Amino acid sequence: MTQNFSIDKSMDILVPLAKKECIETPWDRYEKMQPQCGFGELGVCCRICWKGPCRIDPFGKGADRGICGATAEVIVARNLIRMQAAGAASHSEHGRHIALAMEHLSKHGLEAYSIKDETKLMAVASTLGVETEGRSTQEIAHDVAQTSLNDYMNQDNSKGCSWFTKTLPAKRVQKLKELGVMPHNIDATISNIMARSHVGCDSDHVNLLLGGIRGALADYTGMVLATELSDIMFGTPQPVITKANLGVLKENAVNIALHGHNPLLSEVVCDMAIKLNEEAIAAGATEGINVVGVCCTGNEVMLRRGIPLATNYLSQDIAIMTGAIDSMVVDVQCIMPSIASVGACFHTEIITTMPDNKITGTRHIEFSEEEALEKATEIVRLSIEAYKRRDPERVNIPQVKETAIVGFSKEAIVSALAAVNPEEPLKPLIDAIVSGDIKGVALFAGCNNVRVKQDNAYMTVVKELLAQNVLVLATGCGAGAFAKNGMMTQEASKEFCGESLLKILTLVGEAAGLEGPLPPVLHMGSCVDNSRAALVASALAEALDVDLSDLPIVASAPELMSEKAVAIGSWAVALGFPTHVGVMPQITGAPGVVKVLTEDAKELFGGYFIPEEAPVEAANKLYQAILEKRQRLGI
Ligand code: CUV
Repeated sequence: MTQNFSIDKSMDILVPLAKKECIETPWDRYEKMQPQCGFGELGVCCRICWKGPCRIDPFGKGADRGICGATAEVIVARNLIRMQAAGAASHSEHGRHIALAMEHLSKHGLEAYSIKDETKLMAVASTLGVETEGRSTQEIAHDVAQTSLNDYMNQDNSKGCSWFTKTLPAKRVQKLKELGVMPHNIDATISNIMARSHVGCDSDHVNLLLGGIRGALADYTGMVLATELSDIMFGTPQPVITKANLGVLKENAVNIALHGHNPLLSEVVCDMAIKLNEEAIAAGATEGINVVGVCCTGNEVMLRRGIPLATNYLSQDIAIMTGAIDSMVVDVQCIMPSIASVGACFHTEIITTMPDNKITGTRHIEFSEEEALEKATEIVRLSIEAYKRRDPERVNIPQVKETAIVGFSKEAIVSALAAVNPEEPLKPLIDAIVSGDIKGVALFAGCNNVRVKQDNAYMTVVKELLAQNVLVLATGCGAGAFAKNGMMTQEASKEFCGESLLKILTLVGEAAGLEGPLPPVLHMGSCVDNSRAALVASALAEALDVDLSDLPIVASAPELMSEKAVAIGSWAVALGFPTHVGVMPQITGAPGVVKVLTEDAKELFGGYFIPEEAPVEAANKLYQAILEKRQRLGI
């Protein structure tokens, strides 16, 4: 029955169970939502003032303007750029949180945290131009945090954000500056979008969309600093072998599911779970504490600690139906409020931790960096208490799990390549791209969406591209989909890669000490870790002395849904990458907006959106985009 909704095999077991127990799934709620509002789908509904709501008649028979006179183009553009602003705000709040913690750590110390990766600190300091000679780790970390925070404070708009200008190739920065879309201050850029889209302000759709692109580039800025500072504090991911899907839950363990995004919380809970393992055993859990991940927190702890991934976005509440999750601990973003009601049907403790992300009907334990150890201890002990209340009769763990080799940060990729060519690590990759052994690179990012069969679009598009010898990187719930569905194993490389891609993956894999190829999909991390892919691309562009838009690199978000994903897709376009979206964006009521994003953007940025709901067709279009880039490069 679930085969219409999801290809995740554990859903075949849990969704019927939910039906039997009358527990609603996202797919039930989706069904109740039908028919969805056609005006909303086209993006032509305007609710930004109280003269409205206004809506434009797409058939040209009724209203062709809002009460204020705004056209469909203006309404759609305003709605879209507000989504980009919300996405940028989310990633950038995450980044700010980490930068503030690092500043605090460097000034006064924080019991639960340290600088785990000094090499990375030095590398970041040199990128940002922070003096390191004769200075202590603390002093350097302090200035790195300050420079990052300054990206939220600078008022001189001729000066771009440091993390923006110093991590992207000079050619691209110059181009984006000339187009007037270089962010000078993350907060100001987001605020500018809200202001210019207020009623009676910017009423030119092209100008609005450029403002949105600047917001998306602010999103990149907040994201890259979040990722790089996290690596400094928690370690830079290196390849690690783990498992994915709900079969990672253990019947005889206290299962703690970490869900959300920010490693500041999850890292400390992981530390405390190790410390308190004996208490769990004493409570009768013979296998101790089993920490598992959900969504992007899942990706964060998976890459840094090898903690198994339980599931991705769309099945987060259904995971509770296993009856084996003793606590679900959440912080920010992509947390379905429905986990509260499903949790209430079981013994599961749903624990919110952030002052501005609470869910009615759940327990709130307010987390702070200063009290991180105490709070994490409280969370772990509550999970052990919950375990004691678990009803063994209701435990239903699908025996579905796949091996996943994950942890491909930029540093990990470069060091694997360095095993082939220590002098010029990027050369083997560049040579393979030039020779056509690797046709191009595709970055898969984004969420799950009920409008698409769960994980299916990811799997279909990726198989097509792998067969065409395209190197694949993945982040977010897309990476979760690949991990759950067996695309991060060495066997999968042999099964799905074209011959020349397999040859390169094997060359690098064996040089790096694996017996056999790297997995076909390289897991780079969570959504904020999309910046890792941008850094790899920037390094390639600089090595070749070309602009980012010249490279045969594409991006794909086959199952996206969040505003964050809209922001990520938009900066991918601005950096020059043809970017596929597998869900029809809510912009089609404005042909002018569609034209700017799918056609004119190509002239301006080199990147453009490719909306395509059919996965095989999408893969064809992405492959054609790669071939076109190759042709222009003359390779
Ligand atoms: Ni941040 S944004 S559903 S958890 S990838 Fe997953 Fe990733 Fe989309 Fe959210």
